[in-house]
Amino acid sequence: TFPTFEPAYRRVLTELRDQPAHSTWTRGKAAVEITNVSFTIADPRARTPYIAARKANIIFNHAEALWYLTGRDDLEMIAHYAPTLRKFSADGYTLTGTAYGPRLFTTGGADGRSQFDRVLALLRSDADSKRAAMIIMRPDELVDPANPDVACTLGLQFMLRRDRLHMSAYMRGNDAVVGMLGDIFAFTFIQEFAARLLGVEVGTYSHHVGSMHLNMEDREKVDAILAEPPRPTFRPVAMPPVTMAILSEVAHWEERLRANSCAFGADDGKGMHPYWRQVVALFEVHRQITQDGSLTPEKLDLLRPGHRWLIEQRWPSQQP
Ligand code: 5HM
Repeated sequence: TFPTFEPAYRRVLTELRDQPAHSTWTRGKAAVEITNVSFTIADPRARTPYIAARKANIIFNHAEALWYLTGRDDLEMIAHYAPTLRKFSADGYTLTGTAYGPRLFTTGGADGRSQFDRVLALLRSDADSKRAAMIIMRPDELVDPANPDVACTLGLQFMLRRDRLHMSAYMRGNDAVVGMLGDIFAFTFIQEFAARLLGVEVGTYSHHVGSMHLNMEDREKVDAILAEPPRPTFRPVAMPPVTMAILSEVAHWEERLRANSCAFGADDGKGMHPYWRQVVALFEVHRQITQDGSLTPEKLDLLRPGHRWLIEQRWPSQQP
């Protein structure tokens, strides 16, 4: 068990670099691997490592969480924040395996509900349930051997114990440098969102991975990450109580900012809780970086210090 994600991230990267169990070569990539890796994070809100050399994209992290929670599978939204995802799309418009949103949040099936709706309803009626599991990878994903995008996550499970909502994620494979950072951000965000919907405290987050690996192409980045001493970190901010409606409101802003059809300023979105205004402010910062090419001090002032620090590390030459 680790108090926050950052020491877990450093520990996994250190072990993979210094004591890997296997060397693998599959689908054109050389990697080192440790099998059957599990760890727990005591405070899943502390989901962001503050490591300059990682150059994490905190805007993409929020976009991906929103993309999942709103049940989307389109490249149009997600590739706007991470263009490299285009190469995983078989049809040029959608993602299949990587798009966990439709599998978790799209309503349908015999009862017209999503997996997420069902497990939340279950926990409301049977708090101690062991059945609150949502399945992601599908049996038919290996039918086409050339499928470029097979889900890496097998499933997510909630366990509500003593009014705290714990989550376990089960993954067949996880890229420790890039994939794990995004996956743990998104899964713990979904966990906190679910806890807020249920009106309970956030519990622990546990990550279980069959093949934890480090691709050889990322080795130098890992050396740079591990050479950086841990710094005093920024305190995590708690999500306020939510309804599903807040997602539409944030998504509406995201869509317009992505299209560059409006801007978001200090006087906008006053009806929204500061937590969600902060998320919209990140999308505004992205709009400025991509459309205007540089950031203004007024926009950076909208960001809380941790987010601002991450943006400075990722886009140093776009700073005012
Ligand atoms: O050969 P394979 O299908 O496993 O290649 C996909 C790789 O993408 C995974 O092994 C993993 O390294 C990475 N990945 C990840 O870490 C992919 C996804 C998309 O589902 C993810 N995390 N969420």
